[in-house]
Amino acid sequence: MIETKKPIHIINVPLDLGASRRGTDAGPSAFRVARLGHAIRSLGYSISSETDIPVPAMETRQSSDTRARFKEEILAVCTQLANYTRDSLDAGELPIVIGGDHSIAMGTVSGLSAYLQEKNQKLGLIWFDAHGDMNLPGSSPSGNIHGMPLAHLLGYGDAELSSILGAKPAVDAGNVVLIGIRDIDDVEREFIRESGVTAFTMRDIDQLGMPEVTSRTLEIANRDTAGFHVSFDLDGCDPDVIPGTGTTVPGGVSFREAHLLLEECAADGRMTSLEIVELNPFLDHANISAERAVTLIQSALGRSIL
Ligand SMILES: [Mn+2]
Repeated sequence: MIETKKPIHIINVPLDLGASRRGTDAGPSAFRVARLGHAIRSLGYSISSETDIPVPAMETRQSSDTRARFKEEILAVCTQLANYTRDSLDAGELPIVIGGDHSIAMGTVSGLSAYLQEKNQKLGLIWFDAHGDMNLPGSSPSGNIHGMPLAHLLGYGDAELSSILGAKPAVDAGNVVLIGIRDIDDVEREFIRESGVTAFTMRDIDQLGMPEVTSRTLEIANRDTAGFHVSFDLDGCDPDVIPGTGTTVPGGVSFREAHLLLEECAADGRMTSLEIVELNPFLDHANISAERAVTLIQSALGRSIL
């Protein structure tokens, strides 16, 4: 259990410019309908504030950059978001960022790291995902930025996206763990291997079991860091668990495995922040994915069965 309960700052980022499939912009609304605020307060936490970051609509924009679609708009949103996560840590809060597509992680993590780097501290990063999110503007098959955030946080790719608030690289590869991956682009594969990040594929989870994967993950994310951020892409879960997301891949993490990972993150006590991304309510069945995601957030905040 987390001993001292930091005030929670909910930061909503209804961004869908990073994906080609529309709908993640409605993510924060679905979480409200699923009563996220109530679920957090029921665990004894206070919510110090809730921020809605304004995001431009795709209909009024045109992106000329086919290598990184809507880069300028995404950079502006991520820079705003980074200021909020930095200030939130400075205020002693635990920020929970609600997406939005996974592009927003460049803002979330850069802000957290900018705060820590000023004190000569480092951030560990747990990246739960079906995909590697390590594409680069030149090599991405789609140009969709939600397939690129981790590469930029490691300091690669576009010069501006990789240095938000001056945090470059935002994280050291030696403190980054990918969990749940099972759909990797060919150009990404070698990059992941050479980058120095640790990746636990679905095969690793099958062979080692989630308890062992979790304990190795926490060891890596905590090594010489001030704590760790959890960037939780709902597509890491099996589509039977989370149907409401745009890039489903069969053979994913089970509901209980996902809960266990997050329960252990809470028990560890060093989680600085959490983000949940890629919920697409238009692909969901009666908001079940949002409701399940709310219970996952509760596990990350220390909810236990007994
Ligand atoms: Mn992702």
